[in-house]
Amino acid sequence: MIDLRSDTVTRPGPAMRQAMASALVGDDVLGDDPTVKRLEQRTAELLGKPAAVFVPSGSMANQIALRAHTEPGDEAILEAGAHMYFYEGGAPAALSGVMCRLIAGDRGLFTAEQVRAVLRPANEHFPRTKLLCVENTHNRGGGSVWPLEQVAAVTAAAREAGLACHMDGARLWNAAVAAGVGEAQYARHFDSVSVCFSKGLGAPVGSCLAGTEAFIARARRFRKQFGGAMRQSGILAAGALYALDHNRARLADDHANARLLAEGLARIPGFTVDAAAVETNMVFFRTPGPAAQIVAALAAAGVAMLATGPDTIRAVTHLDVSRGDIEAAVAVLEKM
Ligand code: TLP
Repeated sequence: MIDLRSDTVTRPGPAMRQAMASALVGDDVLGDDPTVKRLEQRTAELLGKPAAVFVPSGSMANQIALRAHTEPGDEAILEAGAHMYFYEGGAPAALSGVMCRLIAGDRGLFTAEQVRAVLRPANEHFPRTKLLCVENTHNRGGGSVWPLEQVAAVTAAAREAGLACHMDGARLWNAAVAAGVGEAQYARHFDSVSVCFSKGLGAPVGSCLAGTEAFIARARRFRKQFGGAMRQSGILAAGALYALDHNRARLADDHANARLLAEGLARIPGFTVDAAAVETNMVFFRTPGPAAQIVAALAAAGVAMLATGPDTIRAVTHLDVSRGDIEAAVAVLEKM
């Protein structure tokens, strides 16, 4: 099976497994796991933040951040397709009692004017707007990359109104490679940043949330409350450290493969794709018939993708698919 459903499907190879098997561990809830500490420090450094906390998933990193920036009844501003709003099981309402105010973005990106348009004056009628969230790369936006200037503009608009800013950087690694800028250059515009090791970087489990010492101390409290404080999690952190050391630069290969897939799709009558809009490792394309049926037929032919709408399919490239796999997938699509 050529599995293009997500970059979450990667499995740890022998060298990563070896690093995990030989990791020094301790009880991280008691502050004793040296490998988790090393990962938290390394991630904080990479993001230019004073502190970071290791958590089981990207969803937990985001929802802990949302909880730590707000109190029940507050409001957060998010893009309408943001993972935190669209794909995290209603967690803002369920776990934080937070209202979501949505901005309709263009490929997941929005402008400072759009932020200003949804801000409201302090008044007892309104929820207190506390947080602006930015997703980079933007998943449902097509793996789109935020230009640094646009990040600076939207976060400045939020700060004028006293809001905090959070970046869902599950795929910040991809954005940094595609934009040719360091992760910290993006991160410096935000009070908190979540990053994932289990997507393009290929680790089996784990994410970090980074921010100030005080913010991360508060986040640790919510990690405990949400059930995400783990014990000998150095085994997982070792996989993440291995991924940071070995799998970041190679993300450029995934981006080239995604472009190759999009260009192949663009040549096939019936499918609609904007190949020029493919900036990172995701390809979204339109189908001439029901996407679910086409996905089922593709799977029967050995190519797995995800239907993301009635006539939309998503394919994601990652370190377990080669250029040859992409050529084979295009051949299957052509035949179909
Ligand atoms: N995204 C998954 C699905 O949930 C859609 C995928 O296959 O792409 N932020 C972003 C931008 C994400 O894309 C994801 C996962 C998460 C957060 C959540 O990460 P996990 O799955 O670790 O909770």
